[in-house]
Amino acid sequence: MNILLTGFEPFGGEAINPSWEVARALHGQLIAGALVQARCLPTTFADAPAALARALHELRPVMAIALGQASGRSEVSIERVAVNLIDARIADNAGERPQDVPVRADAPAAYFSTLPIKPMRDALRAAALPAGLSLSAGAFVCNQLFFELQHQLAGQGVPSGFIHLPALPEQAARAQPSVPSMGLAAQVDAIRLALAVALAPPTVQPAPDEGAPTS
Ligand code: PCA
Repeated sequence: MNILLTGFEPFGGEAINPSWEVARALHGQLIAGALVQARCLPTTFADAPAALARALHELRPVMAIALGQASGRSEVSIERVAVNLIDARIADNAGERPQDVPVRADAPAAYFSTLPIKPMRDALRAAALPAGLSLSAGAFVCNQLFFELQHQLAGQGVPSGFIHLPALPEQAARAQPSVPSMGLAAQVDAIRLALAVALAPPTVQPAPDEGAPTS
């Protein structure tokens, strides 16, 4: 049983990307009986979807989670929805900056995450790891990849979704003005826990009087 965990190569002039640092730190670990298989994706609109397709084909994962960096966010940010829109604010790593085009012309306007996003957020918070839900993965390569992930796995019963990560402290220290950051060890702990909860969500115990007639 494989879990596909993707990260992205550095982009936007950075030398490091927390998403790949976290993914590769978890590569080879067993989580709830499944093996984490990390893959680094190119931060290019042209090549990321095919690289994802190859990884899904090769690994046939039981779950797939993609990670990306979102400088400026202060918490582990569990994305709810991927939109069928590309509107790049900066150039990707191939120098491309597509604007106002769909990810796929023949696909729905949006896909929701199929991960148990609230149990994941709650577990992270309970473990003293700052986490929240996000309603936008942006309109750059991360949103495109998230949309592709949901599209390529649609109807297959494989839970999948996207998590954005804050900058690492060394990135925040160089940014002018500075941005919030989270250390690599905490980010790795957060994603390990998120994977465990996503694979085996805690069962909610019904309250004793739940379902009792109201009259
Ligand atoms: N973050 C970018 C693309 C790659 C990454 O790590 C984004 O949020 O779109």
